[in-house]
Amino acid sequence: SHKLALDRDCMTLSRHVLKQFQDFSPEAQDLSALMSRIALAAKLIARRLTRAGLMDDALGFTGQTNVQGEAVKKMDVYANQVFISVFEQSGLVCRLASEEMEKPYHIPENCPIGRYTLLYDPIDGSSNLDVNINVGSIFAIRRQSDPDIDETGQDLLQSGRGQIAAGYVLYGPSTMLIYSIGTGVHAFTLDPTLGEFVLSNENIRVPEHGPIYSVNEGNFWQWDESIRDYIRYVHRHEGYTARYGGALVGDFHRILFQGGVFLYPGTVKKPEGKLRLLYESAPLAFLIEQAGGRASNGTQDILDVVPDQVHARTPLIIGSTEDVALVESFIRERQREQ
Ligand code: P6P
Repeated sequence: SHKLALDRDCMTLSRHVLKQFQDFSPEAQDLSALMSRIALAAKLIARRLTRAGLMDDALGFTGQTNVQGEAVKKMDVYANQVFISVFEQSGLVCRLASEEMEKPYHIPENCPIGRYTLLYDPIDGSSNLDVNINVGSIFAIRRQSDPDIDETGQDLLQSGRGQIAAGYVLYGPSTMLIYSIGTGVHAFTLDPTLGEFVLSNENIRVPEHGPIYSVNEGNFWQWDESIRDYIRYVHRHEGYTARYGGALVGDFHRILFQGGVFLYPGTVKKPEGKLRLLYESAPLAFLIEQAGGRASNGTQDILDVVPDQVHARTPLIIGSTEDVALVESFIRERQREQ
């Protein structure tokens, strides 16, 4: 039967990556192996999340604060360590840069120049953890092109155009892994009975326009007037609906599939906004452009922004081309008046 054939021939992640290449070049093999390691990390984190409420030391805070000054959750530490352990054994990655670590973690024994760096946010949306609402992991892979002289990752201060792969894991009712290596955006769903991520959506295209706007309106009076103008517009016009889950990965995933726009603008106190460039906004910007959408900081494409430090923040407007352009038009309108 068709179902039987599908099971037998299910498209796994590593096979799908190889299929993107015409040849079996060293880079194809590398990327296929890298994505398999991401999948292993995702399965280890998904497993702990599923049982967190039944374990003594899985949820809650560690009592530490991270380089961001944010209270660290036990799951943040666990997930960060999972990525290090999984890639330490991979022989592919020589450095990991994470939201949870001040400086990148170096794996000295396999660190010839030209190897790969993994940039990641191990658990994004950790404020959802203790209430069993979806969280995610975000990742990007770059080739290490220059020596990291003082091991602070200064060579990573480049635009997002240098990413060779990017994606995220959504730990939701099902665990999904979405990735791109520059040949479109593809989604895989974890089949727990197989322990494999199986292709569920190939060549995802974000609609040119969508009904959803996703933003934390609690910050309304902290934004620039131009953003308030945009919100007044969508409040007044038919056909818009608000959806905000408090976790970037889930909010982005909804926009990728249904269209619309997610915004985390700067505020008067934090003009750079809250979201990080290198391991949150740039990977998602890579994906949205591959899916036919756009990502902007309000005046510039996210993928063209060059950070001044590894943990640089950026305002983020991301989603359907028409909706991102509409937000930018309100920003330009106000700039003309100044
Ligand atoms: P706020 C989660 O803490 C996070 O980093 C993103 O996942 C999310 O989009 C954002 O912060 C939510 O921030 O200020 O709306 O609670």
